[in-house]
Amino acid sequence: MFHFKKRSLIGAALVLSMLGTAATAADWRGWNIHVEGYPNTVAMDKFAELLSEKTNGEITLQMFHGGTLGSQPDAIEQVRLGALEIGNFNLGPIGPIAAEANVVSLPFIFKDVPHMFRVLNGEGGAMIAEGMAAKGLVPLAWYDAGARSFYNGTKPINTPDDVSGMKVRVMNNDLYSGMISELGGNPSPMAFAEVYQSLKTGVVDGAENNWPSYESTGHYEVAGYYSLSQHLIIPECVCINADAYNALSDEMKAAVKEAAMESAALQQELWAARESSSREMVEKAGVVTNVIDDKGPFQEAMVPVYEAYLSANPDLRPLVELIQATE
Ligand code: GTR
Repeated sequence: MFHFKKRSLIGAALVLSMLGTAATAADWRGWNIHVEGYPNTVAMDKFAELLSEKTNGEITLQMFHGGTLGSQPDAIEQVRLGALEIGNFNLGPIGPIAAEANVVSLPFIFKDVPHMFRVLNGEGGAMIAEGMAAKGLVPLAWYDAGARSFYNGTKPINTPDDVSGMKVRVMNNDLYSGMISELGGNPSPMAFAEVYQSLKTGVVDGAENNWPSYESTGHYEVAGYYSLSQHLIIPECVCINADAYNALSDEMKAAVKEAAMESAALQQELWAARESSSREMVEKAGVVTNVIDDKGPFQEAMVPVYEAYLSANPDLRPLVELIQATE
């Protein structure tokens, strides 16, 4: 009898401890827009693997690639609301939500990718991260997305005049629409998944993106002139829903952050290789690339875009100046 009682007590304790585990364990879901084999896809899978390793299985993450859970603006909302916990987001479509993050969408604000990372790893990055966290998105680590350049199906672009009259797809962000308008073109904000068909059927004449996305989406097949304007250098984040993150113990937070940072190191390494291999691949397929000798006229045309941003966010002038003053 005594034995039986003792056993049932042990049994109850076991059940309780299992319940305890169930209450703290988390099964997260994550969004990514890219296809298999893309640097971000590989790195987000690595993040999921590291996450369960570093949290001893307390946190698991199921990644949904290829944008299967919706468009990027929708997924950003889902992570903000907690319907999803994790997303690999481009800061472009985050800009309309968090003004600090929108600073990276000012054309030509970064000199090059290393400059962008110097800013992100300093005070500027902290301000951007804080602005995002206040809107429900905590960036755990930064991914590289290279530089974006214009492409279209009719001619090389060398001057703003060449953009004049062109219908150009942009991501959802008024700064990008302003950018195209200031060059004399017609901006067409559109989801990433719709761009291929729109280029093919002439709904738009051109678009803009980095080498790996230009290649992985097949846009190069339907828009074979790639002009190295490099007008936008936009970072990406491994972002987490703020409530999910804030509910974690310090130890767990550190493990999650570490997993994201390690995945970012892998992403950046894979990115460098993919930028060259994508360029090589599309050029072999017949893409005509041109260097733009003088980017000055493009940069000068962006003055009203900066003015619009600063007049809507006068308190962010120091952030813009900080970035511009960062060596
Ligand atoms: C890619 C980026 C995606 C998405 C896409 C787009 O370079 O990695 O997150 O922003 O561009 O143009 O919509």
